Amino acid sequence: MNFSRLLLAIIFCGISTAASAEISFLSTIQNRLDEITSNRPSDHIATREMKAEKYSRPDTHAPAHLMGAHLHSPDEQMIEYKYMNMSMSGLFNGQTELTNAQVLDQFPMTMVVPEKMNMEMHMLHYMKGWTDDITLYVMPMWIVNTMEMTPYMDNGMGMKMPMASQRRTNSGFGDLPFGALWRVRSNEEENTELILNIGFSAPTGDIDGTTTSPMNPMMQIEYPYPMRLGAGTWMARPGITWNKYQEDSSVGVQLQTNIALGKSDAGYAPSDTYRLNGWYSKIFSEDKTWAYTLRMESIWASDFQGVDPQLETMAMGNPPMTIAQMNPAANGSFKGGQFLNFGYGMIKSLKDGSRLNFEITHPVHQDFHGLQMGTDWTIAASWSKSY
Ligand SMILES: [Cu+2]
Repeated sequence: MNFSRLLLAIIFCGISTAASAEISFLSTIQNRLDEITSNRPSDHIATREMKAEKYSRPDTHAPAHLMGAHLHSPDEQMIEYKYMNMSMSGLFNGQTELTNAQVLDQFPMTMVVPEKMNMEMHMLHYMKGWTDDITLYVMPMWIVNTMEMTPYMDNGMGMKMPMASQRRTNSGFGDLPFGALWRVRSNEEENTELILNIGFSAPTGDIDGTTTSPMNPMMQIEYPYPMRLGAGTWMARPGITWNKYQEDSSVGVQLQTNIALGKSDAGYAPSDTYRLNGWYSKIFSEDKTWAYTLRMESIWASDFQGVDPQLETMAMGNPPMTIAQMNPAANGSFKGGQFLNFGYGMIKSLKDGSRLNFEITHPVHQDFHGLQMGTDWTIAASWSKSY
């Protein structure tokens, strides 16, 4: 071994010893700081127990219609099946419900009046804690849309006669929401937290499906907008949630958006929506496993941008009319509005760490841009389990 090598080895040893000394010094300092900031060890255990209790509280999950309002710890995952059903009926112009005769009178090109609609969603929600303050989620869904409508025939004397009602169903995978929930602030003393939702949805739902024309059984036409399975474009879904937990109750406020990032290949972008929610949950059973929830929701939905030429510019028949002129559900200028909903729910924590969550909502105010179907009620029911 020559001298320079020996020297190098000595220097290397010196550096590494100094470095390890530095590290142990730092860790000692860190331990001291931990001791000081955590007060007495018994406090630390008490806080941990409080946290464990909080996670089994039924109300750490928001009412069943909402998501993005809770996190999981890094070693925890959650799987949830959620069912949603939205029931619609009647055509509204602004805030007023119209009879079929009024629709035909005020919108004389109308040949098809949609009367009932049902939107069912089967969702699989998977969440995984990544760090203490970041949880990732993905939520594939299967959609079943059903619409009932009455087509009208001109009797040649300027009178429209109703034909037999018809029913159409469109089902398949919907869009794919995914993202990260980031707890940007939490206050252990006041039991509050602020959660950002950095969310998107991928346009996996089909918007080009076709069905038989209610006017002509020989003709295939594209589904009207509300029957389609997706947005047709990438959506940004940023949201923000604030939670506050008390002894046996909690409150939450959430703003959740759904914003089109472009137009679909079909030439349009659906409504951007902004949902502002406030809710109150109360644990009401002795064993603290039952909670009821009360919720109020405001929704603002924008107009569509652009139109689908298949529905709105391609004219057919004699006189030539577009599908949008014949069927208000296919008219892209009849979209958006302001809505106010009330929700009533129940959450139950089960022994195995799973949860049942149910909520029914109904509108107390609906103000549509143009002719649109009104909502009667929606339900959401879910079973979830953290492990
Ligand atoms: Cu979860």
